[in-house]
Amino acid sequence: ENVFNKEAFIEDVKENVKNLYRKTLDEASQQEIFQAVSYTVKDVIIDDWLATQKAFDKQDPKMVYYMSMEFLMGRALGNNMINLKMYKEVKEALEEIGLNLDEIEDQEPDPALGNGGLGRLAACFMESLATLGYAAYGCGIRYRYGMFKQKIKDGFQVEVPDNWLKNGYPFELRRPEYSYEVKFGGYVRAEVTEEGKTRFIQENYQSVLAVPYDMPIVGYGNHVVDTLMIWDAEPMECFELDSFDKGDYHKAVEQENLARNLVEVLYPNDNHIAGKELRLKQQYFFVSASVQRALARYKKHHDDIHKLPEKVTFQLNDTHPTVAVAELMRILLDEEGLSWDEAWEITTKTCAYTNHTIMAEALEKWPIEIFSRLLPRIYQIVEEINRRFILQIQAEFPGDNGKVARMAIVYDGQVKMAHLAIAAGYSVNGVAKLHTEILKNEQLHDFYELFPQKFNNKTNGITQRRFLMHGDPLLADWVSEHIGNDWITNLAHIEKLAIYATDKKAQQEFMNIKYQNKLRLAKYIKEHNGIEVDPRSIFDVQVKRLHEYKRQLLNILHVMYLYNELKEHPDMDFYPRTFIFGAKAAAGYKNAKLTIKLINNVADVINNDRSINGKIKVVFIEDYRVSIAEWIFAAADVSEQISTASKEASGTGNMKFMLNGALTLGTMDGANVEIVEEVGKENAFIFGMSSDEVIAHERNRDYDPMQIFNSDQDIRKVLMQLINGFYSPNDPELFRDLYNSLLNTQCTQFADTYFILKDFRSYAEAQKRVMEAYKDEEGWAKSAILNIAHAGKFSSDRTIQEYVDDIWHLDKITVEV
Ligand code: 26Q
Repeated sequence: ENVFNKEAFIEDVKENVKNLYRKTLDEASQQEIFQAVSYTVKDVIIDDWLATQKAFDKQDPKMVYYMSMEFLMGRALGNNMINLKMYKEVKEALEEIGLNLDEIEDQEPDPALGNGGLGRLAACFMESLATLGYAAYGCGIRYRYGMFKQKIKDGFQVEVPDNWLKNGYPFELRRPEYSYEVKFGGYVRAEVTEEGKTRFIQENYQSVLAVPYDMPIVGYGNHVVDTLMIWDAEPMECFELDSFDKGDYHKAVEQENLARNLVEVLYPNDNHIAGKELRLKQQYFFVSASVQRALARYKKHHDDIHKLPEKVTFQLNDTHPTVAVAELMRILLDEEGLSWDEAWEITTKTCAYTNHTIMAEALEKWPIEIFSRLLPRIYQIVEEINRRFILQIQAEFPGDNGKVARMAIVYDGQVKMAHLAIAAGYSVNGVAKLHTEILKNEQLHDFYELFPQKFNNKTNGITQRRFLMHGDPLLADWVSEHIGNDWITNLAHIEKLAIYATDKKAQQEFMNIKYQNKLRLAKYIKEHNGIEVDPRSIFDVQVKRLHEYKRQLLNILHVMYLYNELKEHPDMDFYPRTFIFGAKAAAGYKNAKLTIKLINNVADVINNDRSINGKIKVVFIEDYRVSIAEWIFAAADVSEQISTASKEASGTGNMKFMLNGALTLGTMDGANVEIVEEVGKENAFIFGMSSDEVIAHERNRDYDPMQIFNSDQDIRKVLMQLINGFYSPNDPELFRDLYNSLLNTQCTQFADTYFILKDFRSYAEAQKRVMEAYKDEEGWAKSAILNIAHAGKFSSDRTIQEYVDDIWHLDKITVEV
């Protein structure tokens, strides 16, 4: 065990400031000090990282390659120090020389190589894999620009590029010795070899060089350091053009441009497809490089390629990396010289698929034209997979042409990625119980009938190291004082907290910690929004990507309603409320952006109305991201999880709030169902239609929001305020599209797709229950503590252990130091 040595650490920091910047500590900027501290921490990590690689080589464990277009890592410095068990010591050491660790951590850019839930899940999974001692590689893209920075100008969202690498990122390591060539375009030539076999050769292609950067994923207190490998694209140095292309200057330039464009930017769409060719290039680029590296590593240690599934598994994070199936087939067929049956046998034991959405607009399909032009050999292989798959469907369901139409991989001029992933994967999982049931019974029912054994559920989870220890240190210490430290690596132990739920002293201590966290956030809001919020008010929070199905519109319409009530009945019973929003909208998503503007305009009117004595405040937090999220969860009283039932596959923010002692106000959707199952519905506020009711209305098309509009005067008043200039006097038409989305007068069938008006009353009633409950401080504290105590299930450690037990079958490794 290495014991922390304060003096040595500080000396190392000074050395790094000197070597990096030719400065002494007192001359260095905070950013320079951040870099120096990070390099010092990296020095510690490096030894464990090396030792982990040695352990891999010696113990030869089966490993998972977690393939994901997104890794929403968040800042690394703080969490690395926590997992190295040196956080408090470093904090003290720095304090002694007059430095503030919070300020230093705040210098780190948020590596935001992801949009939202799916990317953050990948990050939590990597951390849990390392903490549980499994051998894992995360495979992704080193986007030059991550998720855009959001500025709010005059209430509107403005997107600003996120140049996260501009100061250099201290935790990455370039590994040019593991570079691979990735080929695009051209055509396929068939050639008959001397042994009479047909070989397929891609010709006249463009290529790029994939260069990996490794980032350490530090396990908690176990010296295991896994690796996130993210790929950069560089032009091939001395690319070999086909003989008749020699000296083709045009092509050489094209090839350089391809490399330049490829990894330039993360597509900022969440749960929505951008059918852009460049996106498919990005997918094949990182998948091909990752599969090549995985096979090279395997072949270094093993000589029988048939046994690949014993040592390697590829987990596909949604359909985005599904070309991995065909790329693995290609390498096995064309480079290893295996027969189709041998290659298929290996591939279908190596790839597994996770589905994250039932939203139709998020199902990935590629036009054949694009797919086959960009990836000619891959397309041939997909076609052959499809041909054989259709034979299988026909054998299983003779005469049922509907099945073929619904299930084919290539159909209607499109390549359907989910169908490919299910046909080739040995496992198909949803991300919450309800979601998996909906997949089996509705969306993927045909596939479930064909492959029932492939389907399984893996309810999502979050890492308590980041979202409690780092984000909420006061609460983390308080938990440990009461029940010890076991919860850090086994969150099930947090259940021991339940006996304190009715303990008056514990309740007060908890409420006081929550208050401190609310003060911390209130100060941030004052600094960033110029709004004074009362830390004694109820902090009611909805933070997540902006999407119509997540229903931020329902939330703000209810705020408008409450405000009308307060104006009409100034003396009504009311507990002060702070409504906090944070959300980025995809750059091209009109209604989402308009909802942000509405929230900001409502905030302006209400926050400046003296007549309501500050009873309602509305805050829109600019540039919602992982780092500020940690503070927001810590400060929340109420967690808004109000998606239309059946639409939110799981949600993971809901779990972060729960772990921080916020009460859920939500629908029976995604993992909310399991949250309520754990904590009891008396400790949450549940409202709205069930997923069955929603699905029935969708099937019968019998929902008419106009009836509600005509019969409910409060709702009518709120909706009229969208189009009478109440919140936009200078442009009364500004919110017309939102109004139309709810009532669309021409075609009722498509109005209010997400049942906002339908659920409104039930939501308002639930909100009333929230207020009544909060007035009873002891009752509230009890419920909050019970939420924390019953959050054990929602650790990503539990989720990962289930993936290991049911899908991956990995071996644990141990690292000696
Ligand atoms: C696809 C093609 C082109 C461009 C973008 C995309 C794209 C990008 C991101 C499609 C979907 C996403 C992200 C989906 C996502 O975040 N889903 C969420 O996954 C979480 C983790 O499982 C769940 O908790 C959420 O319920 C689910 O919405």
